[in-house]
Amino acid sequence: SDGIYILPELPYAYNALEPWMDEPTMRLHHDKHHAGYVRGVNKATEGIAKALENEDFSNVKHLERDLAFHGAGHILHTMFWNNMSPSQSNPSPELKKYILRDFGSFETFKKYFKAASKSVEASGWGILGYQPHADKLVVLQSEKHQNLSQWITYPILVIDVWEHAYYLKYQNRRGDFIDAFFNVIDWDNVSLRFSHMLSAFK
Ligand code: MN3
Repeated sequence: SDGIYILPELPYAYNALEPWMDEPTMRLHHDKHHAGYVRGVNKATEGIAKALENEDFSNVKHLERDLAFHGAGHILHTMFWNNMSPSQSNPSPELKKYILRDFGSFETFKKYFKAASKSVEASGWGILGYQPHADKLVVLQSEKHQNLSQWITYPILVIDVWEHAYYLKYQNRRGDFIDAFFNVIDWDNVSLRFSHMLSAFK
């Protein structure tokens, strides 16, 4: 499809993961469902470009929702396909070390990951993640991936817009608080985070 996000080919044949992942499901999941997310995130991205051009943000809530929903879907599915392979392999010594340290044993990790993934309410994802703040592996449930926005997008600039962040000074004027924030952003810090993430993920 046209746009900056592109549906990746599966890294193996549609039937390569048989019998565990059946070919009809893989075809439907990749060619229809994942393709739908790619179309959606491109459409939202175009909508945002248009809004920027016209400086018209009246539809921003809808655009942001679509950007998060379809963007997260695209990114997670891309990772999901690449997280699977027809050939057997093992965690690297480094990853193994973290799994043993953070979950006790590989078997316990498996039980935990399965239980967490199984009990995600309705649609969602089970996720093993690296938590750099604690240098630790964590297992997470994502009930609605749009609520978690675009996974693997590492934040480089954040603003807390819960009322507790501004109410004493700005009362209900959140916009004034956000204006004020732009006077105190440490762009050196933001730029440093950005360059770290570029070198980490490129
Ligand atoms: Mn899916």
